[in-house]
Amino acid sequence: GNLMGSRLLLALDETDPQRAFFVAEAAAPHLAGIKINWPLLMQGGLETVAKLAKLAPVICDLKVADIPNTARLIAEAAYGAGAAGIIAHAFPGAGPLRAIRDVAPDRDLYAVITMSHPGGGEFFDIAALAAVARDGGATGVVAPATRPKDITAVREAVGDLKIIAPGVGAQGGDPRAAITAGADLIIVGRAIYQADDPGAAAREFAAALGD
Ligand code: OMP
Repeated sequence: GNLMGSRLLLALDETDPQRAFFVAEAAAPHLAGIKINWPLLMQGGLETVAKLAKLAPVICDLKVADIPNTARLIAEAAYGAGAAGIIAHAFPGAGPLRAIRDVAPDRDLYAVITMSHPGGGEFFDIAALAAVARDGGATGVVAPATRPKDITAVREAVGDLKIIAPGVGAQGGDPRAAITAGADLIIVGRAIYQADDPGAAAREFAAALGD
Protein backbone atom coordinates (compact mmCIF):
# COMPACT_ATOMS: atom_id res chain seq x y z
CA GLY A 1 0.00 0.00 0.00
CA ASN A 2 0.82 3.69 0.15
CA LEU A 3 3.67 4.01 2.62
CA MET A 4 2.93 7.64 3.41
CA GLY A 5 -0.50 6.46 4.41
CA SER A 6 0.57 3.71 6.78
CA ARG A 7 -1.75 3.40 9.76
CA LEU A 8 0.68 1.26 11.73
CA LEU A 9 2.62 2.30 14.83
CA LEU A 10 5.27 -0.11 16.09
CA ALA A 11 5.37 -0.52 19.88
CA LEU A 12 9.09 -1.17 20.24
CA ASP A 13 9.21 -2.75 23.70
CA GLU A 14 12.21 -4.88 22.76
CA THR A 15 14.62 -4.40 25.69
CA ASP A 16 17.87 -5.19 23.87
CA PRO A 17 18.74 -1.87 22.17
CA GLN A 18 20.72 -3.57 19.41
CA ARG A 19 17.86 -5.90 18.52
CA ALA A 20 15.46 -2.94 18.85
CA PHE A 21 17.33 -0.98 16.16
CA PHE A 22 17.44 -4.03 13.92
CA VAL A 23 13.66 -4.38 14.26
CA ALA A 24 13.09 -0.65 13.74
CA GLU A 25 15.17 -0.55 10.55
CA ALA A 26 13.38 -3.58 9.11
CA ALA A 27 9.91 -2.29 9.97
CA ALA A 28 10.37 1.44 9.32
CA PRO A 29 9.32 1.44 5.63
CA HIS A 30 5.88 0.18 6.70
CA LEU A 31 5.30 2.46 9.69
CA ALA A 32 3.57 5.73 10.51
CA GLY A 33 5.77 5.90 13.60
CA ILE A 34 7.55 4.11 16.41
CA LYS A 35 6.25 4.13 19.99
CA ILE A 36 8.79 3.54 22.73
CA ASN A 37 8.02 2.87 26.36
CA TRP A 38 10.01 2.48 29.58
CA PRO A 39 11.37 -1.02 28.83
CA LEU A 40 13.53 0.23 25.91
CA LEU A 41 14.13 3.74 27.30
CA MET A 42 15.54 2.32 30.53
CA GLN A 43 17.96 0.11 28.64
CA GLY A 44 18.91 2.42 25.78
CA GLY A 45 18.57 5.84 27.41
CA LEU A 46 17.22 9.05 25.93
CA GLU A 47 19.62 8.85 22.98
CA THR A 48 17.39 6.02 21.75
CA VAL A 49 14.82 8.65 20.80
CA ALA A 50 17.18 10.58 18.53
CA LYS A 51 18.49 7.40 16.90
CA LEU A 52 15.02 6.04 16.15
CA ALA A 53 13.79 9.47 15.00
CA LYS A 54 16.08 9.08 11.97
CA LEU A 55 13.89 6.14 10.91
CA ALA A 56 10.37 7.32 11.80
CA PRO A 57 8.53 9.78 14.04
CA VAL A 58 8.95 8.65 17.65
CA ILE A 59 6.18 8.70 20.25
CA CYS A 60 7.47 8.54 23.83
CA ASP A 61 4.94 6.45 25.72
CA LEU A 62 5.88 7.66 29.19
CA LYS A 63 2.32 7.42 30.58
CA VAL A 64 2.98 10.69 32.36
CA ALA A 65 0.71 10.97 35.41
CA ASP A 66 2.01 13.73 37.64
CA ILE A 67 1.67 17.36 38.72
CA PRO A 68 2.08 19.99 35.99
CA ASN A 69 5.65 20.96 36.93
CA THR A 70 6.93 17.39 36.87
CA ALA A 71 5.02 16.70 33.66
CA ARG A 72 6.70 19.76 32.12
CA LEU A 73 10.19 18.56 33.12
CA ILE A 74 9.51 15.13 31.59
CA ALA A 75 8.16 16.73 28.41
CA GLU A 76 11.23 18.97 28.07
CA ALA A 77 13.45 15.89 28.17
CA ALA A 78 11.40 13.82 25.74
CA TYR A 79 10.63 16.52 23.18
CA GLY A 80 14.18 17.83 23.61
CA ALA A 81 15.50 14.40 22.65
CA GLY A 82 13.47 14.53 19.44
CA ALA A 83 10.14 12.95 20.31
CA ALA A 84 7.35 13.80 17.88
CA GLY A 85 4.78 12.92 20.51
CA ILE A 86 4.28 11.98 24.16
CA ILE A 87 1.65 9.77 25.79
CA ALA A 88 0.29 10.96 29.14
CA HIS A 89 -2.54 9.82 31.35
CA ALA A 90 -5.67 11.97 31.28
CA PHE A 91 -6.81 11.17 34.84
CA PRO A 92 -4.57 13.71 36.62
CA GLY A 93 -6.58 16.38 34.80
CA ALA A 94 -6.10 19.08 32.17
CA GLY A 95 -3.32 20.96 34.02
CA PRO A 96 -0.54 18.42 33.50
CA LEU A 97 -1.60 17.91 29.87
CA ARG A 98 -1.51 21.66 29.29
CA ALA A 99 1.97 21.82 30.86
CA ILE A 100 3.22 19.19 28.40
CA ARG A 101 1.49 20.86 25.48
CA ASP A 102 3.07 24.23 26.32
CA VAL A 103 6.56 22.73 26.02
CA ALA A 104 6.01 21.91 22.34
CA PRO A 105 2.75 23.25 20.90
CA ASP A 106 3.74 21.99 17.44
CA ARG A 107 4.24 18.36 18.52
CA ASP A 108 1.76 15.61 19.44
CA LEU A 109 0.33 14.82 22.84
CA TYR A 110 -1.80 11.70 23.34
CA ALA A 111 -3.96 11.21 26.42
CA VAL A 112 -4.89 7.73 27.66
CA ILE A 113 -8.69 7.47 27.86
CA THR A 114 -9.13 3.79 28.75
CA MET A 115 -6.81 0.78 28.68
CA SER A 116 -6.64 -2.44 26.68
CA HIS A 117 -5.99 -5.18 29.24
CA PRO A 118 -8.74 -7.28 30.88
CA GLY A 119 -10.33 -5.00 33.47
CA GLY A 120 -8.49 -2.04 31.95
CA GLY A 121 -11.70 -0.06 31.55
CA GLU A 122 -12.87 -0.40 35.13
CA PHE A 123 -11.65 2.92 36.54
CA PHE A 124 -11.70 5.01 33.37
CA ASP A 125 -14.71 7.25 32.65
CA ILE A 126 -14.57 7.73 28.88
CA ALA A 127 -16.69 10.89 28.65
CA ALA A 128 -14.95 12.62 31.57
CA LEU A 129 -11.43 11.76 30.41
CA ALA A 130 -12.20 12.72 26.81
CA ALA A 131 -13.23 16.15 28.11
CA VAL A 132 -9.92 16.36 30.02
CA ALA A 133 -8.00 15.46 26.86
CA ARG A 134 -9.71 18.25 24.95
CA ASP A 135 -9.34 20.81 27.75
CA GLY A 136 -5.66 19.91 28.09
CA GLY A 137 -4.97 20.45 24.41
CA ALA A 138 -4.20 16.85 23.51
CA THR A 139 -3.81 16.24 19.78
CA GLY A 140 -4.83 12.62 20.15
CA VAL A 141 -5.95 9.89 22.53
CA VAL A 142 -5.20 6.24 23.28
CA ALA A 143 -8.14 3.79 23.20
CA PRO A 144 -8.20 -0.03 23.22
CA ALA A 145 -8.36 -2.15 20.07
CA THR A 146 -9.43 -4.97 22.39
CA ARG A 147 -12.76 -3.16 22.94
CA PRO A 148 -13.97 -1.60 19.65
CA LYS A 149 -17.15 -0.40 21.38
CA ASP A 150 -14.99 1.74 23.64
CA ILE A 151 -13.25 3.17 20.57
CA THR A 152 -16.66 4.12 19.18
CA ALA A 153 -17.54 5.84 22.47
CA VAL A 154 -14.16 7.60 22.51
CA ARG A 155 -14.64 8.73 18.91
CA GLU A 156 -18.01 10.24 19.81
CA ALA A 157 -16.45 12.04 22.77
CA VAL A 158 -13.25 13.41 21.20
CA GLY A 159 -14.48 14.65 17.83
CA ASP A 160 -11.63 14.80 15.33
CA LEU A 161 -8.72 14.12 17.71
CA LYS A 162 -6.44 11.34 16.46
CA ILE A 163 -7.18 7.94 18.05
CA ILE A 164 -4.30 5.50 18.39
CA ALA A 165 -5.27 1.97 19.39
CA PRO A 166 -3.08 -0.69 21.06
CA GLY A 167 -4.04 -4.30 21.76
CA VAL A 168 -3.67 -5.88 18.32
CA GLY A 169 -1.74 -9.13 17.95
CA ALA A 170 -0.54 -10.39 21.36
CA GLN A 171 -3.59 -8.95 23.19
CA GLY A 172 -6.02 -10.36 20.63
CA GLY A 173 -7.60 -7.19 19.22
CA ASP A 174 -8.78 -7.12 15.59
CA PRO A 175 -7.13 -4.25 13.69
CA ARG A 176 -9.90 -3.88 11.11
CA ALA A 177 -12.58 -3.74 13.81
CA ALA A 178 -10.62 -1.01 15.58
CA ILE A 179 -10.35 1.05 12.39
CA THR A 180 -14.03 0.54 11.64
CA ALA A 181 -14.88 1.68 15.18
CA GLY A 182 -13.00 4.93 14.62
CA ALA A 183 -9.27 4.41 15.27
CA ASP A 184 -6.82 6.32 13.05
CA LEU A 185 -3.67 4.36 13.84
CA ILE A 186 -3.09 0.84 15.18
CA ILE A 187 -0.30 0.03 17.63
CA VAL A 188 1.37 -3.39 17.34
CA GLY A 189 4.23 -4.54 19.54
CA ARG A 190 5.09 -8.18 20.22
CA ALA A 191 3.46 -9.51 17.04
CA ILE A 192 6.09 -7.54 15.11
CA TYR A 193 9.20 -7.24 17.28
CA GLN A 194 9.11 -10.90 18.35
CA ALA A 195 8.45 -12.18 14.82
CA ASP A 196 11.16 -14.16 13.02
CA ASP A 197 10.96 -11.56 10.25
CA PRO A 198 9.86 -8.25 11.81
CA GLY A 199 9.98 -6.45 8.45
CA ALA A 200 7.59 -8.93 6.86
CA ALA A 201 5.30 -8.86 9.91
CA ALA A 202 5.15 -5.05 9.77
CA ARG A 203 4.47 -5.13 6.04
CA GLU A 204 1.58 -7.57 6.56
CA PHE A 205 -0.03 -5.52 9.34
CA ALA A 206 0.34 -2.31 7.33
CA ALA A 207 -1.19 -3.96 4.25
CA ALA A 208 -4.10 -5.35 6.30
CA LEU A 209 -4.82 -1.80 7.49
CA GLY A 210 -4.76 -0.32 4.01
CA ASP A 211 -7.92 0.76 2.26
P1 OMP B 1 1.69 -5.42 22.37
O1 OMP B 1 0.64 -5.94 23.28
O2 OMP B 1 3.00 -6.17 22.48
O3 OMP B 1 1.22 -5.29 20.95
O4 OMP B 1 2.07 -3.94 22.86
C1 OMP B 1 1.09 -2.96 23.13
C2 OMP B 1 1.76 -1.65 23.45
O5 OMP B 1 0.76 -0.65 23.66
C3 OMP B 1 2.60 -1.65 24.72
O6 OMP B 1 3.69 -0.77 24.52
C4 OMP B 1 1.68 -1.10 25.79
O7 OMP B 1 2.41 -0.45 26.82
C5 OMP B 1 0.84 -0.11 24.98
N1 OMP B 1 -0.53 0.12 25.49
C6 OMP B 1 -1.38 -0.94 25.69
O8 OMP B 1 -1.06 -2.10 25.39
N2 OMP B 1 -2.62 -0.73 26.22
C7 OMP B 1 -3.09 0.50 26.54
O9 OMP B 1 -4.22 0.64 27.00
C8 OMP B 1 -2.26 1.62 26.32
C9 OMP B 1 -1.02 1.42 25.73
C10 OMP B 1 -0.32 2.63 25.28
O10 OMP B 1 -0.52 3.69 25.88
O11 OMP B 1 0.38 2.61 24.27
